[in-house]
Amino acid sequence: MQRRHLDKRTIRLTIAALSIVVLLIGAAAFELPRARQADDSGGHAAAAPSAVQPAPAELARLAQPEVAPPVGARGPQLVSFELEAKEVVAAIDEGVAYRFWTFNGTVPGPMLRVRQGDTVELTLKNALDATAPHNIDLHAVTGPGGGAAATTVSPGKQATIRFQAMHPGVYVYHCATPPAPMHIANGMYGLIVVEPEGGLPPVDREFYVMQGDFYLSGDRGQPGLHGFDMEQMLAEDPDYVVFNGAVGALTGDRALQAKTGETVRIFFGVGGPNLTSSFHVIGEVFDRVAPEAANAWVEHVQTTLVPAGGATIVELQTDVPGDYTLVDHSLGRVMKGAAATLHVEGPANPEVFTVIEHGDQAGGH
Ligand SMILES: [Cu+2]
Repeated sequence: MQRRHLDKRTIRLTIAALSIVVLLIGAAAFELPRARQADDSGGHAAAAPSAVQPAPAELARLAQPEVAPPVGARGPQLVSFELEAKEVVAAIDEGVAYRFWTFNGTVPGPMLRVRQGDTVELTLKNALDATAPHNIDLHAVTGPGGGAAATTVSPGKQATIRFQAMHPGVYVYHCATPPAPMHIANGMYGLIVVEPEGGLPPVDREFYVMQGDFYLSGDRGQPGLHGFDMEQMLAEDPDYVVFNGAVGALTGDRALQAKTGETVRIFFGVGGPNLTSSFHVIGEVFDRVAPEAANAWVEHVQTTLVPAGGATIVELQTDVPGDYTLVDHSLGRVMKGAAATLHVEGPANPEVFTVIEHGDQAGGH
């Protein structure tokens, strides 16, 4: 009995000590943005919710990142990449400008693609005209901070790390410079694909799509150049939830293109910083999904959950021509921009789908 009491007391003391440690760590984490705000009080005041500057006369969209070519069946080797952190003013919506913080000028940043067992040498440069230090944390790295501490660089400087890509999968990389969620909310994320030995099976089309949530000063849709809104980010109340950096980045003329009968693979990641995605393609079923891009496939999936800071591989065969909309099936977010189009061309396939009598109105999704 005595022993049991002692044990209980020890447990209680341990729990109390652990609670204090957790509280201290928690306090430090919450202190970060506040300290940053205090440092940047001038800048923060300028980016108050009412502050929207005139948009630049020529407001372009960000360029779209390429899908890196498949690795194939080669053996492990040394692969080098160079990324540059750079700030770019571009359209996040029609007439709405935002100062993105990017890797190589795109959101998401470049797709890095290697093979399991490769040694990756990565150089991060920070552009001379950048307004903040930046770094990179790759979730494929096994090492302190995923490389972040070693790669924190001031404007005009650079750093290089080497790491072994030990685990196959698809991994998010992002800037982790404090306050990390601000750097991510400004667009600093991308994917590194680590193919297994022998490579991923060949498919007809591959696409690279990442979801992100954006927090702007002023109102959604208000014309002008918007700043970042820290309070909204902390409240997880984004103005925009978009695929590839802007409303309509992958719709209309910019839609993803495929033909009927093709196998389509989408590398889909979530930069966040805050929201998870219920990733779904309207009018399709994923033939197979590697949830969280893990080393296991499941078949016939309607909607797959992708965490913030996570990624997935989905594959589908296109059977019927038409437009298919990629969404976050938390559908309120579609009204904030979370939609892309997969445009499929080819002959009709009435065995799979046909219209007997059309409704009297256009509509539905
Ligand atoms: Cu950064």
